[in-house]
Amino acid sequence: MLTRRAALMGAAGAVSLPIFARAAKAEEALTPAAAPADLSKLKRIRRELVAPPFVHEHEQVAPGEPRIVEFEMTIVEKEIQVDDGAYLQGMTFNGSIPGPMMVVHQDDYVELTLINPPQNMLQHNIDFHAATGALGGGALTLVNPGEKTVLRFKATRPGTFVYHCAPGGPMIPWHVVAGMVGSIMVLPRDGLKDHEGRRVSYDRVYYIGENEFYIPKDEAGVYKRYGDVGESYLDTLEVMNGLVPSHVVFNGKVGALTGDNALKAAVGEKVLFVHSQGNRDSRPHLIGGHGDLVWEAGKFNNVPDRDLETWFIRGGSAGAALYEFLQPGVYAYVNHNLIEAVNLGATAHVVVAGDWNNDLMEQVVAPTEMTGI
Ligand SMILES: [Cu+2]
Repeated sequence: MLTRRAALMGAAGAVSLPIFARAAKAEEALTPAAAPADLSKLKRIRRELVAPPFVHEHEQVAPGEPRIVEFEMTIVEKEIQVDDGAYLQGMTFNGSIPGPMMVVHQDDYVELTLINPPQNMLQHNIDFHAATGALGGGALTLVNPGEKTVLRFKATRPGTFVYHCAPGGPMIPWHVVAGMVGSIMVLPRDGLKDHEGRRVSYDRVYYIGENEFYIPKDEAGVYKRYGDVGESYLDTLEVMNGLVPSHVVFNGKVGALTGDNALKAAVGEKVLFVHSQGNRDSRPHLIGGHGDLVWEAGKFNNVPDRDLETWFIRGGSAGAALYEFLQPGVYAYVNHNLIEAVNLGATAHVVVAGDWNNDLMEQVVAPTEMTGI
């Protein structure tokens, strides 16, 4: 499919210029004139990324001086079954939707090796909202199939931030709604603080990436399936431009975080939920629970809100909510646009173990038929 690939890559390049001025040669860096940064004294640590909703091993309080934290991600274009009979020609960071969450501390350096394997069809890159300059790194990381690149940036601002692919022009929204969004959490060096500046920690962290998909249907209303990502482009573009998603899901497909895949916790545990949306607003709500401390915009230098029922995630951002579970049971964590939660897929479950507290809630009279009415 060389012609389609060439056409798609040509379209991306034509629209993206001049903001994406590519190097003449892949090995030629685009920042050669700057004085070299001497980071030779910094320790390096390599983190192996894991697929969401899980997060790689990390310390909540930085163990010492700032470090260079190395990550590696491979871009994978692949078909993903989103629901019964609905298949997405997906584009992914490391094979998952959303891409893996990275965790570093403020003033650490993130050093990412980004690989675009030769079997892919398209150019890709990465724009870190946590980074400063060069389109968040997007201008320095555009890789063709068969290329890799290494980007280093200093994580100067604490918070949860999205990263996403942004290869230029109409490729940008398409790659994002095809799945190329993830997040990074930059923790304050001395950890998270509550509204009064007291240190707080979490027992578990879950990363919930919300994505909306625009899967085309045929004349009979049946979802269309495509041979490769390029073949899906024009039909998908038409659905995208109507702004009516076919699916709104957590972690890449309907049911990714329910049933056997439900999140787990226990009474007395504090769970940090990081929620990202790369393209569209959302409003997470934990049915039967709350957000004890919520950094709605995800930025830890701001005082967290308390006791929230629902919080708002701006499209193109990641927020964080800390909650201590007080009752056992199955909690639904939803996008409280309930049409999107129930009919389009944006529901997760948290199964919480522990003992019930009748002081907080008790069924005083079970539903009973009324007589004499
Ligand atoms: Cu991409």
